[in-house]
Amino acid sequence: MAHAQQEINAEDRTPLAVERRGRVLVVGLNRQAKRNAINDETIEALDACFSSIPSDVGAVVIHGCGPHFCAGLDLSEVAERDVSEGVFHSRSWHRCFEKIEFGPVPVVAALKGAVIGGGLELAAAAHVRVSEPSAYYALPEGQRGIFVGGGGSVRIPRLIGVARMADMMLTGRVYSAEEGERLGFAQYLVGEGEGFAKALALAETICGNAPLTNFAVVQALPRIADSDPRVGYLMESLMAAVAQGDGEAKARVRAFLAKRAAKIECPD
Ligand code: 1HE
Repeated sequence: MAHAQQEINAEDRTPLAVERRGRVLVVGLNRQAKRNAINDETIEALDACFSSIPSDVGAVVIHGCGPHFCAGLDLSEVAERDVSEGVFHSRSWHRCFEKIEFGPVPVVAALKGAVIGGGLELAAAAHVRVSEPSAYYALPEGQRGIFVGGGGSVRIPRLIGVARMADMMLTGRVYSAEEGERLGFAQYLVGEGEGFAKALALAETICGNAPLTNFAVVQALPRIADSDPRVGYLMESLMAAVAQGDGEAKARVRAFLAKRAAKIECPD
């Protein structure tokens, strides 16, 4: 199914291939000929897409059409920009990726092939990342004479730490899918060709959560983790009380106590 979709998308020229799968919005980077490198048109399309998530969407899956997730910034546009244009360009990525990280619903990224530079920055803005064995992670900004500009210096150290990110940028080190899962680039590593289906299944699971819990995870958790612990503990109490006070939470807890809800299963 996913492959059929990807072949159809290869035919059109829009930078994003967007479709609905029930309550999940599927957003595909759709510049296969350029390995899904992100140009200005792609950022504008992503920004518009994440600015207008329909209210009945419960989660988003972002993926790359074809064999690669994303080769990063479209380098053909770099040469055209002067310094001030470069600053505004980077800020346009920040605005766009903020809408992904702090949007109305959780975002699951399906990673395969190249997850490079700005592609890794985009993946880092998602909440859950699923990778296939073909995925590899690189930050070749050092080789290209540039710097991350899509929020990578804030988000990527949260996943792997400053020292590993510095090493990637200074030495051109490339991490494999297995290493990436171990280090924290991706929370899941699945078989080849299984990433999209797994991401979709996780997104469907997320859609089944109470909306206020999803809201709290997207909006409150990262802010609490970033704040002074004294502020964080208070924010946590407030968020917990808000979520718990909602009718949805009460109904779910009652269902468990009445033995009508699923138990937590021990993994195999
Ligand atoms: C591109 C880009 C791109 C491919 N910008 N055009 N990103 C990089 O430094 C990664 C550069 N790309 C690569 O290293 C390779 O292209 C790949 C490993 C991703 C894929 O290799 P391959 O052999 O499958 O494809 P290819 O033949 O290298 O590329 C196919 C076409 O895509 C080719 O164009 P064509 O017109 O000759 O067919 C490539 O030029 C084009 N292409 N990647 C422009 N990135 C907000 S700041 C973020 C800073 C960064 O992201 S730095 C990292 C940039």
